[in-house]
Amino acid sequence: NFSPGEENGTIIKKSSADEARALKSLMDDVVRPYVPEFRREYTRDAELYIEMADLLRDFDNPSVMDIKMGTRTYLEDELAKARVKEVLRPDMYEKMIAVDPDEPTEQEHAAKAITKPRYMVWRETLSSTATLGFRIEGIKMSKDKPMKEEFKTVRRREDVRQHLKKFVKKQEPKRKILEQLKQMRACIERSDFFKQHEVIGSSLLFVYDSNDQASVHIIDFGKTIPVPSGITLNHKDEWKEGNHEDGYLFGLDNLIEIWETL
Ligand code: 4IP
Ligand code: ADP
Ligand code: MN
Repeated sequence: NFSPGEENGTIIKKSSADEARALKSLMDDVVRPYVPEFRREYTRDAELYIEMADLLRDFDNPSVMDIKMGTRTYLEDELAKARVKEVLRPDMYEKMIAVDPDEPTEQEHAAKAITKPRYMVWRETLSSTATLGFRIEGIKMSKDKPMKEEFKTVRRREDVRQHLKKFVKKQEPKRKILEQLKQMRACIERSDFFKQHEVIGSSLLFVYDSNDQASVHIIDFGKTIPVPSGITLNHKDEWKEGNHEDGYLFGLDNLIEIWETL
């Protein structure tokens, strides 16, 4: 889905109208410093591409971590659609039994397929998403090849903490990241964009290197969509279908709390 951009220090992502709209509108919001800079968009073979700043460009052989934010990882919209017409997903059944062959019901085993909301909710409760409002999706340490370690079942607060601790051991990048997380939280609390958008499946991208450079940015707006008019989100209230809350700030608060104990 990614390729190097035309300009130096940019990347191109095969994207969607929702993501392009979100990223562009974030360029006029207070959280802009924490979002990769939007450069341009274009369509080729009926696919939309966006070019944005490469968040790794200023780093020397960086270590990178992707943390998926929020207590919910599918859109209210997807739930509504699933109710109108149930779509059974054999691929999601396969991904489920690869982790836990006993999880599917008898009926699901017979169909060898499950619905997307079923799969997504299971992933949320298997990981720390449901309880902490964020989960580790992936870590790539500078010296390693693309990581193989599986984070799908990392759920307990203490286990999450141990993985974060292993990701960054040095004091200086750890301190810089904490500082940025706190400033980011303050910006999100004031953000008009966040008040008006359900932010689902978005990640924080953590980057640092041996020169003690460090940064955190908000990425992946493929499932970030405006809420219906009249609704304002605080990203902290519990989700009840129809309120569109996503638990984003609930998760960020937990992440900061844990980061402070590293
Ligand atoms: C994936 O599950 C991720 O949740 C994807 O989100 C999601 O894409 C996929 O849904 C789902 O199968 P695993 O991580 O367990 O493999 P992301 O791309 O943010 O990682 P969506 O389209 O919901 O963003 P499908 O429907 O694309 O398969
Ligand atoms: P997808 O929608 O396919 O899940 P993401 O936007 O989440 O794609 O990006 C996937 C991965 O690509 C991230 O975990 C990160 O490592 C990398 N990535 C995404 N955006 C950037 C960026 N602007 N600069 C550098 N790396 C990025
Ligand atoms: Mn993603």
